[in-house]
Amino acid sequence: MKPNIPNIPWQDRPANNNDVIWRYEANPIIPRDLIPTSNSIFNSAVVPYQGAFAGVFRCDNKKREMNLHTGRSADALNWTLDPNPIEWQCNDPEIGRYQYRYDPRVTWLEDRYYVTWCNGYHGPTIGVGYTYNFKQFHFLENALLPFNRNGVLFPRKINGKYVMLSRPSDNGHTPFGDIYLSQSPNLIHWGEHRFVMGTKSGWQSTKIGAGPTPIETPEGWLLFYHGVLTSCNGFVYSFGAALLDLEQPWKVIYRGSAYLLAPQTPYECVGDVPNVAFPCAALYDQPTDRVAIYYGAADTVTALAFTKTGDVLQWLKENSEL
Ligand code: BMA
Repeated sequence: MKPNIPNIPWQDRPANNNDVIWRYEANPIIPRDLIPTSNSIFNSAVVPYQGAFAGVFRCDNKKREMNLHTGRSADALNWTLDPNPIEWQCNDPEIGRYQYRYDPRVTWLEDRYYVTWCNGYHGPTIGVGYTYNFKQFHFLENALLPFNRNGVLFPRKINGKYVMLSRPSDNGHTPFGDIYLSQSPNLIHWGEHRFVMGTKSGWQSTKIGAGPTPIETPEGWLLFYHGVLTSCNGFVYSFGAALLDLEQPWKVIYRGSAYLLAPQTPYECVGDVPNVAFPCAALYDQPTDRVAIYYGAADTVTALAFTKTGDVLQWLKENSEL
């Protein structure tokens, strides 16, 4: 992702608010019915594009099929989505067939926008594709074997290799899950797998998964990630932060002990899946240090929250438990 976004959406932290991450006051920014066929629009990824913004959105339709749609916005707040799902161009019909697609991430890497998502291929795995223009999309390959979710690319090669975080899982509503890292010379063949971090107590005790594309800071890669707690009423999805080593990103430098945002507003607590805050994208403007985090709320709508990397780093230093 390009680090200079002078038109990044932004709202200052409210005067009476001491949270490290604070919500946009007009949340949710994308309603569930923005396109005629949608049951819900959530867990979606946006990037700066040609002075404005573009993105890939998870739209579950009224048949409750899960698919990806592209969208455009002048201000990253008001979005126009293509009512038709993305048609992926794929050289190999064996893997190109549609089963389901969800939870996209979009990463500017070298010369194009790469998209990773949870791709149905005999169970969930990590699809990798790319676009230059948010009009034509090419499906490259499934990066990893099923079952896996939450595939997130780093925005540049590290030590000459492409790097991806992922979360091996099972075929259902997985009751476990740690974050791993895989490396590749070509974005097709992945190996040299490394353990990054596992579950801990409380808000991140059941499973964790990488969220937006990691943000490069002088001190390390800033990773927002979701953590899941199993309550007597089901899963609760919150998100927090960690800092990963710049050269060996499987090494965790800091890991916040508390969540930074948990489902507490009506649109996060009430919806198709209650109590979910699930981040998939973060815009970052380096000159102002502003970060705008896009997250799905209650598997129903898309919401926005703000922070600054300096504030998160300071908080991580004071609240880290490895
Ligand atoms: C996960 C994924 C996410 C979803 C979450 C809560 O397993 O399916 O897309 O937001 O569950 O339902």
